[in-house]
Amino acid sequence: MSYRDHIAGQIMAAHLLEGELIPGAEIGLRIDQTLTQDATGTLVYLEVMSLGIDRVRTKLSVSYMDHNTLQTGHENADDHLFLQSAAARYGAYFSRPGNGICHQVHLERFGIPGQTLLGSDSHTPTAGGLGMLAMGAGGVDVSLAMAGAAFYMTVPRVTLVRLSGELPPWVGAKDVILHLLGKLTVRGGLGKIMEYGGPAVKRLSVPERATITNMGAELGAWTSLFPSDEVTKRFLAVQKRQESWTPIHAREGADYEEVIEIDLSTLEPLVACPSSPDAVKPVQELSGIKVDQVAIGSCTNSSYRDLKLVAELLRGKTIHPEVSLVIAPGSRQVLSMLAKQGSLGDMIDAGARILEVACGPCIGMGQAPPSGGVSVRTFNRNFPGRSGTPDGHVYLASPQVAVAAALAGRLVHPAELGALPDVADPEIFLVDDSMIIPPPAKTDEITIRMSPNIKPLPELDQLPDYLKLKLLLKLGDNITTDDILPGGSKVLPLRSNLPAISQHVYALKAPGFAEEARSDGDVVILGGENYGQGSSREHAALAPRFLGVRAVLAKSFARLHRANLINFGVLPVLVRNREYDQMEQGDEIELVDVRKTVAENAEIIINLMKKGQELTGRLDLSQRERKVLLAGGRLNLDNLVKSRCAPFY
Ligand code: MIC
Ligand code: SF4
Repeated sequence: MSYRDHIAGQIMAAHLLEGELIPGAEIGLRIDQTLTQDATGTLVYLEVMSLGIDRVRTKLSVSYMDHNTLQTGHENADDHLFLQSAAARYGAYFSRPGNGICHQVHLERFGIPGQTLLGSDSHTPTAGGLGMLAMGAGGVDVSLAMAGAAFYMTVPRVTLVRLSGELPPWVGAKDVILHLLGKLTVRGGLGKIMEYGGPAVKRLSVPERATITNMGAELGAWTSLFPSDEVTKRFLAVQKRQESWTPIHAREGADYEEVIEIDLSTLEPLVACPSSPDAVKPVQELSGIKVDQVAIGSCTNSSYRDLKLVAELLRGKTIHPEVSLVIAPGSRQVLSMLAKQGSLGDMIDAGARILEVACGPCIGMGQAPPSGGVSVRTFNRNFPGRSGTPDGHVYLASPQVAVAAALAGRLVHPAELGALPDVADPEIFLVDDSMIIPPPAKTDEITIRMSPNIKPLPELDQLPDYLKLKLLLKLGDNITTDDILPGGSKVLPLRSNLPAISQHVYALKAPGFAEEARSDGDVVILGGENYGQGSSREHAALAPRFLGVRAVLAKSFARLHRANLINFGVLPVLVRNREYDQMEQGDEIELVDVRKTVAENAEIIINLMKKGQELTGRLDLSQRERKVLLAGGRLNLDNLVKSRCAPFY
């Protein structure tokens, strides 16, 4: 079996800088494009500054303003000025607030089949809908890729999801990925790339493919991708980017580790119930649940086709008197086309509240549902508290199901809406890039605007040889980065201010954690399986580190969060059920000979001081990761990195 026969392997082989393409081995990949957004981007650009490069060394880097668009104080506006000046200074494109959600705009305007994309956002795999190898990463990794360094990753196993049959009416791309989530769970994609193939692929448009690859992030997969075919070619042509197209297909007889068959004609409209994207049930089974709010948008389901269908379904009707319907289009292109065609008017007339083109309610930036209320959202995450209402009940569904709920006031099968309108992609998309500022030719005289909200990166000390740690928090499985560090309109504006944001660590799940951690000296957290699932936000590793968290013990880690912990010098230690059961909140833990152990050993002794017990944890780390941990984090190695940062282009 050759790793180079499937699409993922072909792209990796063409970008391989270090290592061998053997599943489980560590490789270094060349990154063609990067994307950042405003909530993670401020740290990324501070990191770029600390690397001392003169100009980005990728083929293309784009800085998007889409998360922090609510301006309840000066912070977000300050951050945008910083990011605009930093993009110009380092030669990146700047997508202004109002231009759209990074993933949607990247798909429309920048993604290129066969290239690699690294983004400081976990839904970067959206561009996999175009046949791009697109991955989310922590900001440090993205800043290093911008500096021309390799991106290090463990070679994933590749699963083929073979699609056959035809989607029945009222069933959409969202139902395909919800079906997979129900089947595989939020851990089903760990260590894998999900590659789509089979006879039904040609019947899915690029935005439909992107809905599926977008939510591959919820499976925990490295990324997801589709072939680049005639459908891709047409999509790029209507975006006036035909020159970006190249075909890319799996080779005949490509051997996959695992094959999952989905006959699309057997699917029905599905819903992910509170509060996990894998708690999936047919909408039919939930029929009758009263709905208070419906939110349509996010990088998952806010393409032209999605919203045109929503407008057609709403035309001439009025939403239920007890439902608040909000719609946030994914990009300015989408909004502008809907406006010019009169579809926006159809939405407004039906009673929809039209929101800014941005992430908005998906990241808790407004539109929190009423207390105890039910919100049906076309988004990708319904983690507890993410909506801004701690006891809100968030259901994830397709735009079809969402509109049906908005009109009926309860969850219903969308077939109750009558005939399904026929929505086709237009012959040509409206292309206007005037809200994307290209980098200037000469960048070295540009001054970066360090506004008052931007606090410098902290100095992190090296890994000590002896650690006495208080176990401050024992948690269950599937802890999310939203649990560790919530989003929302109060916390997001603090993304550039580490001392301030660190006060919100575990604010919802364990109020008081920040104060205790600060007063307790060095601390450790114990988690279950899949610790840190969700976002790429490196603040969820850096802010706890700032409070004194030196190690996290867990049964398993989500890969993005694990990489972020290592990048900031926090030790990720694996424990089995037995050790997990023996440790309690409040235990005092001693780690001795830490430097030598981390440098050389596969195991580390966890000494429970008061109980006089010795447990064993596993250090599943590459040599490179060991070096980073010993240095106290990736940026402490930056001199070493700088010397290796040869420009590729
Ligand atoms: C999210 O969907 O949780 C976010 C907000 O887009 C994050 C990034 C962040 O925390 O800034 C993500 O998915 O990586
Ligand atoms: Fe924005 Fe939501 Fe997509 Fe994250 S998941 S990028 S918050 S729209």
